[in-house]
Amino acid sequence: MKNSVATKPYADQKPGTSGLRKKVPVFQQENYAENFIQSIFDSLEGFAGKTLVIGGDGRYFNREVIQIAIRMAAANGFGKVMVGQGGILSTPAASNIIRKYKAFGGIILSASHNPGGPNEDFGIKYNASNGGPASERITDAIYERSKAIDSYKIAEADEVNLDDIGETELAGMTVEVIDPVADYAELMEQLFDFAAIRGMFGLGFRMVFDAMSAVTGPYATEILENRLGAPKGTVRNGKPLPDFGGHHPDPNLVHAKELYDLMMSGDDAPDFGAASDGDGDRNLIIGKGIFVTPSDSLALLAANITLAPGYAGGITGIARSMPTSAAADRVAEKLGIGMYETPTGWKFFGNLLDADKVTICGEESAGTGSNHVREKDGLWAVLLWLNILAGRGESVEDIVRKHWATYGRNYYSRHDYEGVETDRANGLMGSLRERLATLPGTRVGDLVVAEADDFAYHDPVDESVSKNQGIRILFEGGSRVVFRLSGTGTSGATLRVYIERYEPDPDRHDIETQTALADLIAAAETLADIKSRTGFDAPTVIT
Ligand code: VG1
Ligand code: CO
Repeated sequence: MKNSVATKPYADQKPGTSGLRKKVPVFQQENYAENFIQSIFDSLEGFAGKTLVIGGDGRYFNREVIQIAIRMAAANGFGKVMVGQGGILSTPAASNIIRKYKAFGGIILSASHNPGGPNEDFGIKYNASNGGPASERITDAIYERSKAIDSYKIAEADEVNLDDIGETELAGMTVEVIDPVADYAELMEQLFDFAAIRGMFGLGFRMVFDAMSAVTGPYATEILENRLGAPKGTVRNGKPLPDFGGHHPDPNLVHAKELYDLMMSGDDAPDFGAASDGDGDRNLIIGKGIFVTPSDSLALLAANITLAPGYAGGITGIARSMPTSAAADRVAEKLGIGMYETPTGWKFFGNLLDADKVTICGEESAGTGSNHVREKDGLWAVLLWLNILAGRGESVEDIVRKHWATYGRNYYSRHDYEGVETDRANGLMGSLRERLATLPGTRVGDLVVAEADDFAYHDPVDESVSKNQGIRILFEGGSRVVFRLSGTGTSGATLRVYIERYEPDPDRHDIETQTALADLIAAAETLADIKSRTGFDAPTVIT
């Protein structure tokens, strides 16, 4: 056993929306990853002899950090580590393993949708015994600890063989290498009507799933092709690569453009297209000729969820992150169930799910999930869509259009400005914040500001308060613009501008999205001086 001295504290910054994310060379500094992991262990109590789950999305540096984490878990007194074969566990699969085997918690290695490789991104986060991301109380404690830490504990031992399933022993601790897919696939079989989906594929239903050379490849191949009978080749880019083939494993219309173009290619296009991100918690849904926004997808899934056997009894409530469109609110209203608006980041859904106040949750950033785990879950959303398509026997487009006709359409778009100088981004937000009280009544073009605030969340379960979660500017008539800074970037700042307009009239449901939102986009520029303050002429990504 070695007590090493921490020469370089890991932290120069608080962990963001989803744990600590940095460039690989930062994580490769001497003692850096070790100090963060020790800060996690030092912030927890009562884990002696208990089980820790470890796994990651397979990106560059995954195996190295897993070896470190296992030896540190042994030295810190855990009784057992469960680790995915090859170091692989998708984020939702890790959440399931923690819950199913009643582990004390888990360490998930991922930078999600950010690119991977020797000079790209890496990340570490801690999940608690409910399977969900650590609460702010714990992440704050980790950060405080990291500022004071001066040593860490690590067992001196040989490398663990991560490639063979089975149990070994390391410095008095059991190490179990598990099949990363089996438990997850079994859970999906319990929730969804696999027979109905299999029947649909049997009748010639055509689907393409783009795993983006990331972690969902093995999961999608096993579930879609092996268990549901989709033809071989349905899963594309199905082999996880440490650099994701040089692409961003981000399932949006920019980085999954090939899939999008295929789905828009006319009558020969497949019936259904889907993709997931680096760590398997996001989903992109595209029907033949129609992209479904994540906000609409949440509403549609909630409205149709009882078609899936695991949810046949109905749902208790819906939660969405604040910037997500209000499409789901209309479904909750019609169903007479609770609707909760939380800050961005999955950790805020945990309490609501644990208290059974909600069954399904979603974010505009392509995240949807339910009480089956405590993370968003990309393949779960894809399978729920398939279950609904099999149950209704209609096309994606028909289902979406009928939904809009019933509830109205929430036109929605997000404009990202990536790599803005941090001071300039803070300046833009600061200036808006200072003017919040003066904005109501302001006329911008044809729009009039009704309300403006900086979103604060009061958790109804533990009564904690999270402030400064994004600036909301609401216009008369219900349209809205939201400004917030990303908490997951690794260089400079990313400004996100979320734009939403509600249109009840079915005759006006065919407008191109950016056109439908043009007056709001112009108002955002006028109110926040985006161009001059960021130095950017246009957003870097529009989704
Ligand atoms: C982004 C998204 C947010 C999501 C987070 C983690 O955060 O906007 O909705 O929860 O990524 O997603 P931010 O702070 O950059 O806006 V991922 O797939 O880590 O797992
Ligand atoms: Co992710």
